[in-house]
Amino acid sequence: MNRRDAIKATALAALATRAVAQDVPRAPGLTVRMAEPQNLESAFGDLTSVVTPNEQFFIRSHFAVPKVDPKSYRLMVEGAVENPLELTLEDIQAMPSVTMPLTLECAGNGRVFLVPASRGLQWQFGAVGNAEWTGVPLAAILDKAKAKASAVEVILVGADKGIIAGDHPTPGPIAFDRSIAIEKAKKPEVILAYKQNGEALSISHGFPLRAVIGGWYGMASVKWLSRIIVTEKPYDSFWQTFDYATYERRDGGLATLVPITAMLPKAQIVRPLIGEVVPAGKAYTIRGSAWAGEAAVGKVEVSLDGGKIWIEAKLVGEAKPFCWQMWTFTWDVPNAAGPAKLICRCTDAAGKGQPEKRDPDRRTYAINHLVPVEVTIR
Ligand SMILES: Nc1nc2c(c(=O)[nH]1)N[C@H]1C(S)=C(S)[C@@H](COP(=O)(O)O)O[C@H]1N2
Ligand SMILES: [Mo]
Repeated sequence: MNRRDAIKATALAALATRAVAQDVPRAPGLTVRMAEPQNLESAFGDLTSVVTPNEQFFIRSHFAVPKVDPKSYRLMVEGAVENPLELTLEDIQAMPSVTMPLTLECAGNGRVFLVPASRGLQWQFGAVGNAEWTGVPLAAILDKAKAKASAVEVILVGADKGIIAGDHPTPGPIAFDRSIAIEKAKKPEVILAYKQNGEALSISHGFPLRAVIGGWYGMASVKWLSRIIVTEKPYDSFWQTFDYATYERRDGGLATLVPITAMLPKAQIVRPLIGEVVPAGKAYTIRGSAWAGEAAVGKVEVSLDGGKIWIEAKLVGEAKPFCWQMWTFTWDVPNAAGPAKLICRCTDAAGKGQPEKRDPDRRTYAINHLVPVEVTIR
């Protein structure tokens, strides 16, 4: 192949990948944070129901979408198990299914608000979504495989692969993978899903099968799931250490990187948008959503004076763990033109709230400090 042919071949390959990735017509509101691999932010301000429509759901992919043929697809279950499995899609779909609403937030959601600016995708409010996921509990698969009592973690491996460049490039292509503690793996909110909001999973969201780890940040919900490895020691791959880990412990002054797990409590304002013009002297209904990882939302409060006075918002519907809750707040907008600052915060059912300031030990992940929405009254 000469140089020109090589360039042409690369361009064609890129086009082919793109054609695969764009399997679902996307809503016009999605913001492209990266074109390839596909990283699209949902228009959080367009949210009108507790479920995020599939074509509005954010997409976070580290590598090009892998081609998975549903006919030859096999899910391998191996490692510390007495009965290794090789399951077809039909085998999995023949098992008793569950459907549950689970919220997924990317650990980098809100990164654009970090000061000083940091590397990584500059998500605003829209790297979060809520869907009704249908699939089989991971616990049922682990039972079938007879996971050993010595098991400590379950590694979930995606079919996608690539090289992460940068200061410390990975040793060749690596798969996207992530482990979860065996105790979590056996919980009912951990499922292997093949449907999202009643529709077959789309290619971008992990067709034909993905994990959904209810209550945890998105990185654990491995898409295009190809292998499950039960292990007897903690896994420390690239995705557990370089990426998606925070300095959680400072034992005797030593900082230890710990893989991120549960989502921290967070409330976000759906409307008004940052910079929106709000009519003076009228009531405005502030709308938002709030979630608290493995806990249910306890309360949401709003401050109109920069954080001095907090007033409770009205929660809509039932508070459930693993699932966000919508809220509203009636704001009597002053009859005077000028800027206004709206701040919201969530406290979970156990009383855990949001920090006012950013903790740098969290690197560029798990961003839940208070972020004001500045609007203009006119
Ligand atoms: N195989 C695979 N699974 C993956 C990823 C990935 O790049 N590859 N990204 C993870 C991250 S960081 C997030 S936030 C969620 C996003 O899921 P979504 O694209 O369906 O919104 O998928 C997770 N699962
Ligand atoms: Mo993520």
